[in-house]
Amino acid sequence: MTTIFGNPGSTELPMLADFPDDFTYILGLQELVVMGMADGYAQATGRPTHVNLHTAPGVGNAVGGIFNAQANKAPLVITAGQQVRPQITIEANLTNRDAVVGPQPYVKWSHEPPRAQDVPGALARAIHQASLPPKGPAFVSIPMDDWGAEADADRSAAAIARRVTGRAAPDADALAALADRIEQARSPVLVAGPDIDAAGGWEAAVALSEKQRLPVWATPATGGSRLGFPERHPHFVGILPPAIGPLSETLKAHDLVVVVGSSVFPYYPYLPGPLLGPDTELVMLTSDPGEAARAPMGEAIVGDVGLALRRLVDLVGDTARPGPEARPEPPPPTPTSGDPPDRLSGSEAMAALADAWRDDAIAVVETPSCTLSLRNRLRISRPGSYYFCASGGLGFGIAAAVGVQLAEPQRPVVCVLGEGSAQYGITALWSALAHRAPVTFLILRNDEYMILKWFAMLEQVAGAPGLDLPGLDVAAVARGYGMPTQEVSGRDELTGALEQAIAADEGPRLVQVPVASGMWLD
Ligand SMILES: Cc1ncc(C[n+]2csc(CCOP(=O)(O)OP(=O)(O)O)c2C)c(N)n1
Repeated sequence: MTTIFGNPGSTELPMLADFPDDFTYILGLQELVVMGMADGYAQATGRPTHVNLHTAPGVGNAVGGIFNAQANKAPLVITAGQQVRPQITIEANLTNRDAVVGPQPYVKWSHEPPRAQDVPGALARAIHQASLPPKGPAFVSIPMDDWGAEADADRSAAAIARRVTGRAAPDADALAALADRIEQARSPVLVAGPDIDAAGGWEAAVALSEKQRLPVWATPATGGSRLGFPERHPHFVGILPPAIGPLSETLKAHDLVVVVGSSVFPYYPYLPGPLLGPDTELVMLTSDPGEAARAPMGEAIVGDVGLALRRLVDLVGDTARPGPEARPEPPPPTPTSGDPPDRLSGSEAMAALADAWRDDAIAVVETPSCTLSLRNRLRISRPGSYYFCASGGLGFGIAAAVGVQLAEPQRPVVCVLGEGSAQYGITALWSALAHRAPVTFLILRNDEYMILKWFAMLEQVAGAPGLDLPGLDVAAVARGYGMPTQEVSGRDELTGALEQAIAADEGPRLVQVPVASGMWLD
C-alpha cells in the first residue's frame, strides 16, 4: 500500500511525518473524492488501498463514499486521525467521539486500538478484513500521539509478516450437482455479475457459456459495478431489467438460471411480480455469504466465483443445444424529439462515443439517463474495462476515473458524466490535473436531473421541485481548475473531440456536449 489517498488535517500530520520517497500521496480536496479515487484504484488493481481521512468531519464527509465502496466491494483500509489519548475523554477539540460508530454500518470492521502498541496489528487486521471476501472497507481510528510511541517489536513484525488468503473453492459436491443440472436442463441461462471481473473469471465464464451454449444476460445495470461477460460475444443477449416483475418475465422461458458473481438481484425500482416464473429454478454462485443469505429465492453456492467457473468448465461436457440467436448490431440512434432542435439525443452522443472508442479504453460511468445507451452501443468486451457505482451514490465517477487511470496508466480512461452527477465529485478534476491523469471527461449537459423526472413519472409524483439545472456549465468550472476543455454540439464534432482527447496523454481533458431531454436506452 505505497499509494495513499487522503486529505490531511492536523490530526494526520504525525502519520505523514518523514513521508517515504517510495510512497505516493494522492491528494483529494474533499473526502468523498478521496474515497472515490481510492475505490477506483483498489478495484482496478485488485489490491487493498490505503485511505487516510481527517478525524470526525473528514470521516463524516467520506461516509457516502464508504457506502459506495462497500457496494463496489473495494478493499479499502481507511485510517483517520484522532485527538491525543490524554484529551479524548475530556473531548478536546477535534476529538472523534465514538470514532468507531461514524463509518458504521458501511465498513466490515471498525476499530480504535486500545493501546498505541496495538496500531500495527490493527492495521494488519484491517488489511486482511478489507481483502477477504466480500472485499470492502475497514476502518481504524488512530490517536495522533500513537505515532510517537514505541511499537512492540516482536508482535508488530509478526503481524506485518502474516499472509491471509480468502479464495475458497466452493463445495465440490454442490458444483458437481450444478454441472449436472446445467447439462440436463432444457433451456439453461447464465446471468453474469460484476464479481466475475473482480475474480478474474471472464475466460471461464465464456468457456462455460460456449461449452453449454448458454445465453448470457448481464445483471441489472443498477448494480453492475463491473461487467462479467464480453458484451459483443455472440452468446450475450442483453442487460436484465432491474425490477422484480420485468426481470422474472425476461427469464421465464428458462428452466434453470445460474447467477454468477452478483446479488440476486440489485432490484430498483419496485415493480412487484413473481420472483421467478413457475417453471424456473435459480442457483447463484457468490463469494459473499451475505448475498447468499439475503437472496429472496433460489439456491446459493458460496465460494470464489473464478474458481467455481473454472471447475464448472471442467465438469460439463459439450452440448448439442443450439446457441442463442445473435444480438443485432445497435440500430441507428434515436434522434432528438426536436425540443430543442439543435441538440443531440443521448443515443446520438453515445453513438459518437462508440465511433471514437478504442478497444483498450476503460469506461467509468455516471450518466443516469444514458447508461443503457452507453452499454448497448459500446458493448465493452475486455475485462477490467467498465466501472459504475453499484450503490447508486453519486460522487463516484470523476474520482473513480482518476483512481482507475492511476492504476492503469497505459490505457485510456473515459469518464462519462451527467452534469448533475459531476457536481458531487467535481473537486477530483483538480486531482486529475495535479497527478497528470490523462482521463477524458465527457459531460452530457441536459440542464436537468433527467432520471429523477423519469422516476417522478413512474412514481406518479407531480410538481416535485429541484429537478432542473439551468446554467450549470461544467466546462467553465473545469477551466477554473485549469483543465483544457472543448464544447461541441454535432455528432461528428463530438466524435472528433473525443478522438483527440482520448489520444492525448499529457493530462486530463474535458469535452462538453448539450443533449436533449430524455431517457436513452438504445
Ligand atoms: C449522493 C446522491 N445524491 C442524490 C442522488 C439522487 N440522484 C440520482 S440520479 C440524480 C440526478 C443525476 O443527474 P445528471 O447527472 O444530470 O444525469 P441525468 O439524469 O440528467 O442523465 C440524482 C440527484 C444520488 N443518487 N446520490
